[in-house]
Amino acid sequence: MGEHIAVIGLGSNLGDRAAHLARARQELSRCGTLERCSSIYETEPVDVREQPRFLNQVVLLRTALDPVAVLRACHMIEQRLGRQRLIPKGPRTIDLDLLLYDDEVLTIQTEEIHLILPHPRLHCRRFVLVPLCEILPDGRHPVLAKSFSELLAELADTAEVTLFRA
Ligand code: PH2
Ligand code: MG
Ligand code: MG
Repeated sequence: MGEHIAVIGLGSNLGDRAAHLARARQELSRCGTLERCSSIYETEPVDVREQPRFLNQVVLLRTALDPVAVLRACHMIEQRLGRQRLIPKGPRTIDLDLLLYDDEVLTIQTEEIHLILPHPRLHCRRFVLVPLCEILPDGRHPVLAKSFSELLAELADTAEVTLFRA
């Protein structure tokens, strides 16, 4: 079935947000086994703040794919779900971010692929850390040498994260 664990963040703030997350989970499950899915949270937008509220979720995928193949699969699913890249960090039907892959620490920058693991903003975002702590309560950040719950406790981001569907 695959020996690796990829942690993926899902986000949607256009159209039927919950349906987009559900379709993305269904497509991701074809890349391995979805071992855990967090609750779905409704979250206040960060960075570009003038946009609709997001639904965010974090899932744990057991997979045989390597990190670049997981990233490519995420991009393909985004395209299939009709994502258009109009405004950077702006509204989207679906966003799939590879947050962690085992304890890998790597940077790949080519014309086609931009991949930094762990995801460089993972530890600064409440909309990621709240669902992440839910599914990996004992998880640790591979670079910062702190647990995700410690990072959540120290977090400066005050953007609202509320439970949408458990
Ligand atoms: N994604 C962004 C920018 N801002 N805000 C929230 N709450 N959730 C997101 O997923 C999000 C965001 C860019 O990827
Ligand atoms: Mg994102
Ligand atoms: Mg993204």
